Amino acid sequence: MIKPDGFGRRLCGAIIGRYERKGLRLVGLKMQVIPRDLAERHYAEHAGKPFYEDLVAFITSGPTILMVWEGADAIQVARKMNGATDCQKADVGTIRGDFGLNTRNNLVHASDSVETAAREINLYFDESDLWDFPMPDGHWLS
Ligand code: 3AN
Repeated sequence: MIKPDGFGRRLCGAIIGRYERKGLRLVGLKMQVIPRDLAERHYAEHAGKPFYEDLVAFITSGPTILMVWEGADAIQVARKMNGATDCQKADVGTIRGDFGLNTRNNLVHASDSVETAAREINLYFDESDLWDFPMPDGHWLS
């Protein structure tokens, strides 16, 4: 997910381009202002934490770009590319390390396990939104 700060700072193209150039395959994409009830389901594990209310307010504050990417070890690869949660601690060369300055407005979200990915994809996408399209360069990237 590209969060509202990534959208508002006109970084969608730059961020999508990084995942694409890495060799991941885009399976689904949509733009949505996330309603509060969906945001609460998305961040259920953080309910009750001190930053929870601000987190839900932020994620519902503007358009997000929701994406499904596939590829070899896509979850670990995407999270490495995103960088550490705190943009100031994230390595230079990562999305957060290159484009952000704090923890809440950290530009992107990526699922942290196969189980989480299945749950989060199900929150935002129907089966018919996802495209299993074979890529002609796939043999270079498996
Ligand atoms: P990540 O997105 O790096 O996997 P999580 O899942 O631990 O991080 O946290 C979800 C989101 O909650 C983060 N992306 C960040 O926006 C917010 N968050 C996490 N920890 C803090 C914190 N200590 N203060 C403010 N916001 C936080």
